[in-house]
Amino acid sequence: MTNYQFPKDFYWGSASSGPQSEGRYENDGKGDNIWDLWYKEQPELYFNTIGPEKTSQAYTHIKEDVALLKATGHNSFRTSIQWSRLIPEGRGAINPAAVKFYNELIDELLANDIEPFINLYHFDMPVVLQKEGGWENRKTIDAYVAYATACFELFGDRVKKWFTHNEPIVPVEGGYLYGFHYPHEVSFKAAVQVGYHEMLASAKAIAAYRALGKIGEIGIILNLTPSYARDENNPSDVKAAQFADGFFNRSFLDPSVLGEYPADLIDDLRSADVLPSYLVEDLEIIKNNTVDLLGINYYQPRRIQARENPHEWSVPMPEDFFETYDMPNKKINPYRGWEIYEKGIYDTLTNIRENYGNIPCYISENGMGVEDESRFIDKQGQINDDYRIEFVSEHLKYVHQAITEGSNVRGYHMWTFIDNWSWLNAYKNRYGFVSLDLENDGKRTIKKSGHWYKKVSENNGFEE
Ligand code: BGP
Repeated sequence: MTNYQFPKDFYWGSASSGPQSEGRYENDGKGDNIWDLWYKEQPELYFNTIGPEKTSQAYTHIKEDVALLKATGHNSFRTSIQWSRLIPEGRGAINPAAVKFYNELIDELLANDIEPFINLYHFDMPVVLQKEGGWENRKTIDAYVAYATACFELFGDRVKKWFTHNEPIVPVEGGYLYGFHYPHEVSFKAAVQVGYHEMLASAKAIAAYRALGKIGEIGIILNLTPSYARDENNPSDVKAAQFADGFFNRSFLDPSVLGEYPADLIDDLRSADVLPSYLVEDLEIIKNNTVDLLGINYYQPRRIQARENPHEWSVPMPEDFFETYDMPNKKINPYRGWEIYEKGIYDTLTNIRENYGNIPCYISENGMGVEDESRFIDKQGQINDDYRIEFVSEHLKYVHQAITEGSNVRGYHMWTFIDNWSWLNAYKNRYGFVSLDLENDGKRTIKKSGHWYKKVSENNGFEE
C-alpha cells in the first residue's frame, strides 16, 4: 500500500468554462459569440444538433452548483468569464447583468472556501470582432486587453488566480487548419498569425494586470501534449517530433514562460514562409510579461514519425514537417478512442521543472470523456464510473511522483465538474464528476467519482 500524500494547501478541483456551462438567456444582454453564430448557420455540424444554449444552465444555478462543488470536495474551481456576456459587442459597453452574475458566482465560491481560478479567453470570440477578422486582426488585441482590464477591475479584488487563455493553440488548429472552430479556414499563414496575436494579447493582458497593482497571480493554460518520436534513434523521427513539440507546445510555452520564441520553430516557420507579421516592440512586451503560474491541460500524447510520403494537400500545412503514427499496443480509452498514457503527465511536469525554471504550475485539465455514460447508471440513478476513478488516480500517482522529485505543482483540476456542452461535440463525450440529465430538466447527480474525489480532497491524497 502506498500513501500518495500531496503538499499542504494543494488545490483540488475541476474546470469548466462560461460558454460550456452558462446557457444563453436572451433577455440578459449576452451578445453572440462564434459558437452562437455557427449554430445559426450550420446546426447540423453540432452533435445531435445541440447548440451552445443547451448547457447545465450554470447562470441560474449558482447556489445549487456551489453546494455540489462542496459535496465533491472542491477547494478551487476554474471557469471563464464570457467575453460576449460581459461586453456583448466585443468592445464598449459592459452588460450589468453579467457583472451581477459573475459577482454572485465569485462571492458564493469564496463564501464556501472555494478559490476561483478565472480564465479569460476560452474559444469564445464575440461575433462583432470575428467579422473584423477575429485573432487574425491585430486590432482584436486592443479589444481583448480592454475586456481583460474590465475583468481585473470588476473582480480582481476577490479573484487572485487569473489566466489569459485556455489552450490558445486550439483556435489556431480548429479555426485555421483543421476546420473544427469558426471560421474553419485552411491557411497555415493565418494560423501562425492568429497564434502570434493570441500570445501578444496574453502578454499585454499580463502587463495590464500588473499595472493595476492587483495582488494575485496571472498565468496561461496550455494543452501541453508531449510529442514522442516513433524511434528515438532515428534523427528524422526526432526532428519531426521536435517540430510538433515546437508548433503545438513551445509556440506558447516558451514566450509565456521564458519570454521568447524557440529558434528552431522560427527557422521551420520561415522555411514554410509562414512567419507572422509583427512589430519589433512586441518582442519586448512578450519578454517583459511572462506568467506567474502555468496551467497544464493533459489528455493524451502525440506519437510522431517523419513523413514517409510527400504531402497530398495543395497548400502548406504543419504536416509538411511530421506525421502522426498509430502506435501498436497503446492503451485506449474504449469510450472515447483517445490514447491513455499516464506517464505523459509526469514527462510534461519534468520538462517544466528541468527546462522552464520549475515555474509554479498546476494541472488545469485532465479527464476521461465517455460516450453514452448512461449505460453505467445503477438503480439509484448514480453513474458508477470506476474507469474515471482509475483514470484520475493513475494520473495523480504520476503527478505525485513529479512532486516528490521536486516539481512545483500546486493543484489538480479535473475536466470537468458537471457534464458540460463541448463545442461541436456538444454532449457526445461526458466528462463530469456530476452527471447532467438533459431529459429531466438538467437534473444533477453526483457520480461515484465525485464521491471518491471528496475523500481524496479531505485526505489530501489517497492510499493504494
Ligand atoms: C479541452 C477543452 C475543453 C473541452 C475538452 C474536452 O481541449 O479545453 O473546453 O472541450 O477539451 O473536449 P471534447 O468534449 O471534445 O472531448
